[in-house]
Amino acid sequence: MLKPQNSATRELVNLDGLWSFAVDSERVGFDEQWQSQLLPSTLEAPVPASYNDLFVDPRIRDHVGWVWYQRTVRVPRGWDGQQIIVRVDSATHEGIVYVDDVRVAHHDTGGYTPFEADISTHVEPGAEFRLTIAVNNELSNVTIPPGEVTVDARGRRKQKYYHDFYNYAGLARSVWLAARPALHVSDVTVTTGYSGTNGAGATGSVDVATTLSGDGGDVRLTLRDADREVVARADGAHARLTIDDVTLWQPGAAYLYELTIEALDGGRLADEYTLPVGVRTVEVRGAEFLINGEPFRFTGFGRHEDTPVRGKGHDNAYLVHDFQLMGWMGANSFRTSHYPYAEEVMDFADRHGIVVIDEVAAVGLNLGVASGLFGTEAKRTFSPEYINDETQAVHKEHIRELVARDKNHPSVVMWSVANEPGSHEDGSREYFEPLVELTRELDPTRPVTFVNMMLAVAGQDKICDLFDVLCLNRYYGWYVDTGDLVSAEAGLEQELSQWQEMYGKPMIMTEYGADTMQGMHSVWDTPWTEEYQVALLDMFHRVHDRIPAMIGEHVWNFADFQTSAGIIRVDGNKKGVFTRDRKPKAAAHALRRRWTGGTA
Ligand code: GCB
Repeated sequence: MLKPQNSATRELVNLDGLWSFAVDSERVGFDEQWQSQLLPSTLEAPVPASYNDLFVDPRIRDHVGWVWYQRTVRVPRGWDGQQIIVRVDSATHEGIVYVDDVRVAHHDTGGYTPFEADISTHVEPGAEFRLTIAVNNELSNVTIPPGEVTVDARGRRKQKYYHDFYNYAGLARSVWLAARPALHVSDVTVTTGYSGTNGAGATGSVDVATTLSGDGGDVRLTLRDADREVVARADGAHARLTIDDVTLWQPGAAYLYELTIEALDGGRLADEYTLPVGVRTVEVRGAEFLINGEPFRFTGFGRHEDTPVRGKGHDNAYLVHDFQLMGWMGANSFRTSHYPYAEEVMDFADRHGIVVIDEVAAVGLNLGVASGLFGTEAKRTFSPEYINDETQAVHKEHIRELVARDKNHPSVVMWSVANEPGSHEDGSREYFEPLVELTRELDPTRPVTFVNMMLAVAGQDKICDLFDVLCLNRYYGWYVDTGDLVSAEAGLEQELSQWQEMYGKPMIMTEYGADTMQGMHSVWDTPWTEEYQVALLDMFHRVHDRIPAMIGEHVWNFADFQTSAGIIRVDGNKKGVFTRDRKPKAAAHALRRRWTGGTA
């Protein structure tokens, strides 16, 4: 789905701001048709933001079910004859959109991908309408991520889930009103390459596949360089543009061309859509990960969209600041753990040469870890009662939506189809094989991975051979060998050597770290201190440097983040190298020294 934009033929109105807000605690909103009236509440909530931490009432924070957002929108006068669209960048985890009394969209494939509705027949240019969006935060065994709603002895509904971040919900990203012509560019896929060597003199290629909204209509393509000089033109929905002396998109040195796609109706301009294009290649060869034919080493983080008060609400100030901090440390990449991030983040990564491993929201497909975390009895993960065929169908839809949204980002170099599933369990292979096939079918140009966890060590894991890159999360020195970095180092090295020998594939440490309270100190190896976090990361780095197949390290986590309550969490997960308000712990300085080559 193409992101809406302003162009010569399109217009865009941002609907962010304070919306009227109601929590449907009694579960009556649909019966009482709240969409057809002013919401029965005096609350207001900002969009974009998760609603959970805004209010002091714990019943709002802990609410399980639907909340309602509402505002009035005026359609611009000049939009006669246009297709008028409401676009919701995300509704976590399920959203229903109403225009006045009419339901126009329902999105139930997760809280991190966009959806839209054509509302042309329900609104009038120049007139106002009531826009209502109902949002549900419930997770079940057939949602991604999965969870379970229980009812306690007092009749309170509770959301259980098997992942380690707070179940923030609401409209955490922007909402838009957009106008586009009836005949418009509805999709485009670019595939880039180059011949010759990475460096001066190579000839770049941009293969473009365009879909128009209806039959008829011709397509004209124009590619401009960063100085806006035209470098290539072609006609046709499917065409190759070639660029003499191409400037490649490189990690740390982004270069974007601008592709303009014009839809022509009898020679007349019907629609114009512009897409930034970075020319680069990605390839896995042996135990190497090549970007533009050069071995790439990942340095950076697993992150979260998580800030105080806003929860998962997108915020451009944090976006800029977080990338500043990552650059300061010499981080060249990150993983969108554990769900697709806001499109603004992906666009920013494109413009600034930051490499991204793009992950679907498939986290918690693992009852083994859940039983450890929550002290429950371990059940079979892949079974009719839990992760079943229906879950798999939903998971496929999540992959489709992610690839559809992010396929044209040069920053995205690999898809991750899950974080820490029970890949040692029976049924995992049958579950994942079709997902990998689907991902490769949707995008034959990028490697595919999943993130393996410590219960599924080499020899136990049943799915690693299906993937191009081995991404490992390991907590030696933290969850195992706590406080004993000598044993931890031996255990880690032994395990990584075994993976290297068994698979010969490139390996990335996608999580390693230690919970650390800012300001706690010790002269000994004392968990939770700033010194211990540094010592643990140093230990991992020594081992990484001894294993040739290790081509990357992503520390867990960039910053402290909120989780559900638990005795192993202190107001959230404290494995950040920054606090939640982005103050550096000692580890941030240590990483800066390692990743900037000791020069900093
Ligand atoms: C993991 C998970 C991550 C957790 C982390 C931890 O393996 O992938 O979501 O937050 O461990 O800190 O326990």
